[in-house]
Amino acid sequence: MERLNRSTFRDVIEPPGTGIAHLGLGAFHRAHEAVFTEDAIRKAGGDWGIAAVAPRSRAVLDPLLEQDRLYSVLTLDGEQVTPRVLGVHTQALHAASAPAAVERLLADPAVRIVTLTVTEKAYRADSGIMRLLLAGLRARAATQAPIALVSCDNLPSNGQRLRELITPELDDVSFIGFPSTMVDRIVPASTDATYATAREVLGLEDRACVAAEPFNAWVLEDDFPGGRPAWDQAGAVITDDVAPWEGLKLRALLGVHSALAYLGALAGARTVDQALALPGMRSAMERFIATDIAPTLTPPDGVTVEQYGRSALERFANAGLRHRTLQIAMDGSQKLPQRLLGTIADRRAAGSVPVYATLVLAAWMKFVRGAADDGTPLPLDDPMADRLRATPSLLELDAVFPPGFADDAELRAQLSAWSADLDRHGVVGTLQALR
Ligand code: CS2
Repeated sequence: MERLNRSTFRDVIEPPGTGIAHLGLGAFHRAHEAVFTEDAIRKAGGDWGIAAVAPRSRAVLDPLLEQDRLYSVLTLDGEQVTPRVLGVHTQALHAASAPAAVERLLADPAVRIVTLTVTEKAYRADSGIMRLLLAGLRARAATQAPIALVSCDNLPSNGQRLRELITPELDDVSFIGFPSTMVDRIVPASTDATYATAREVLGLEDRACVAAEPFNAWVLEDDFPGGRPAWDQAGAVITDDVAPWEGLKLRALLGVHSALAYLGALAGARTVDQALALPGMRSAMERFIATDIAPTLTPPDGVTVEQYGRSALERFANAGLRHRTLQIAMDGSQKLPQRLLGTIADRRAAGSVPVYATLVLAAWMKFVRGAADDGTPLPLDDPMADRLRATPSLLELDAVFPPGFADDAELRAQLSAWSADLDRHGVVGTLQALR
C-alpha cells in the first residue's frame, strides 16, 4: 500500500511559515493543538506553521519525516471513524541528536510561541527538555524577540508553574508571556489497530496517525506578546481566568479518569469503557463527583460540576477509543496530587472524610503493590516507582502527599477500611456492597 505523503495526498494545507515551536511530539499534540492551529490558519491565515520537536524517541518523528510531515487524526465515535489529514507541521526535529538546531529554532524571532506537552514529570529545571528550552531562551535574549511559552500539560496554573521554573534561570523574562491553559481531548496511544484503521479509511499507509474522541477543547489566557493564531475562531476559548476550567478538568475529569484506571486495572478491565461498565462503577463515580468533588470546586458560569461530570462519563464510555487503563495509571505519583489529593485535602479541611476519593486512593495504593484482584501482576510505570515500592507507609511520602495526611487518624482509618475491603472482596465486590 502507498504511503501517505504530499504526492499521494494533495488536499492538505501548506502553511506559509513557522510561527510555533512545539516540544513533545506525542499523540495528544497531534490531535489537539495541531487541529486548532490548522483550523485557525484556514479561517484567518497567518504564518503559524508548527515546528515539532521530539525530545528523545524517534518513534513518531521518523514516520512523520517519511510522510512529508503529514498524518491523519481518526475521530472515533463508537464504531464510526472520521479521518482527517493534517499538514500544519513545517518541520520536525530531534532534540537528543540535534540540540543546536532546536536552540536556533527557539531563538528565531519568527517563532513567537513555544507550546509544550512534556508530561507532569518534566516540570523541573534539570529535566532535559527544560534545559534545552532554557538554552534556547538564553540565545533569544540577544534579540529579546517577544514570545509566549504555553504549557499544555495537566498541571494546576500551568503557566505560572512554567514562569516560576524559568524566571530564576534567566536574567530577564520581560519578553516572555506565560499564559495558563486548560487542554482537553482524549487521545490514547496509537496501536497496530490504529494503523490498520488508517489503512482502511485512507487507503494509504500512515505510520504517524492518531485516534481521538470527537470532543476537543482549549481554554487559554491571552498573554501572547508576539501574537497568536486565531485559535478563538477555531473553537478555543480565550479568557482572563483559566482556573475554574482547570479545576473541573483536573478533579472532575482527570480525577475520575485515574479512578477508573486504578479500580479498573485491579478488576482486570483493560480499557476505560470496560472499567466504567463494571457492576456498580458508574454509580460510584457519579457519587464520587457529586459528594466529594463538587463541593471543592467553583465551576465557570453556566456549568455545574454534576453536568460536567456526566458528560465526562459519557466521553469515557466511548468504546471506539479502547483507551488502556494501564496507560492512564502511569506516573500516579505525578498525577494524583492535582487529580485526587487536592480534593481529599479540601474535604478534610471542611471537616469531612470523602468516602469515594479515599476508595480511589486505596485502589492506587493496592495498584502500587503490584497485583490485580485475581493476582495478575500489574506494572508500576512511575518515576518514583522504587521509592513507592520501598516505603512501608505511602502517606509519609511528602513528595506526593500534602502535609497532614500522615497524621490524620480519621483519614487513615477510612483508608485501612477500604484497603481491607479491596483485599477481601476485590473492586467489584467492594463496589457492589456500596449499592
Ligand atoms: C489521561 C489524560 O493519560 C492520562 O493521564 O487521563 O491524558 C486524558 O486523556 C486527557 O488529559 C484528556 O483531556
